[in-house]
Amino acid sequence: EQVEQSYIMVKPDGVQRGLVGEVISRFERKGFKLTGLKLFQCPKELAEEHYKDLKAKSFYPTLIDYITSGPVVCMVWEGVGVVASARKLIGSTNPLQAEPGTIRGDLAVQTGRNVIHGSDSPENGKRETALWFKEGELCEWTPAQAPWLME
Ligand code: YYY
Ligand code: MG
Repeated sequence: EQVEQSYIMVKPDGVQRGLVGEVISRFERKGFKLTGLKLFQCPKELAEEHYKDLKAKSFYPTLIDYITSGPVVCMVWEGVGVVASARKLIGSTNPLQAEPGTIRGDLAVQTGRNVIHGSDSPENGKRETALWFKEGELCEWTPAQAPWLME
């Protein structure tokens, strides 16, 4: 099985609401490996590049305003199957439809304030990691718990 990277981001509402620790904690407890982490004020051009596939959507301008409205917490989590698993931990795009137990299901009520981003494919995991992080900002390391997580 292939080790993947997922670009995970606590959006400005999550930062303003003090949910950064809660979100990081869920990924840590699951057992994925953190390889990148920073608090960051996203410039408009980067937000537009990140969400370029949604450019034609009616909500695109408000989405860009929202993502650039305050600091975000950018993360890269690594592991086998991390991309799909992170999407499950995050829950549906509309928090009212997200299952209880998921981040959006437990912590949010509206699509336009849904706390967190997660890459939707391994390819986008790589693309978004390269977009948000410079090479020297990522850390390759072996967590002490590694042999206790996977045989
Ligand atoms: O990947 P995910 O974040 O679950 O949803 P996307 O369809 O990629 O949309 C990205 C982002 O856009 C979503 O998290 C909120 C916003 N958005 C919106 O404001 N209104 C919609 N109807 C759909 C998405
Ligand atoms: Mg998406």
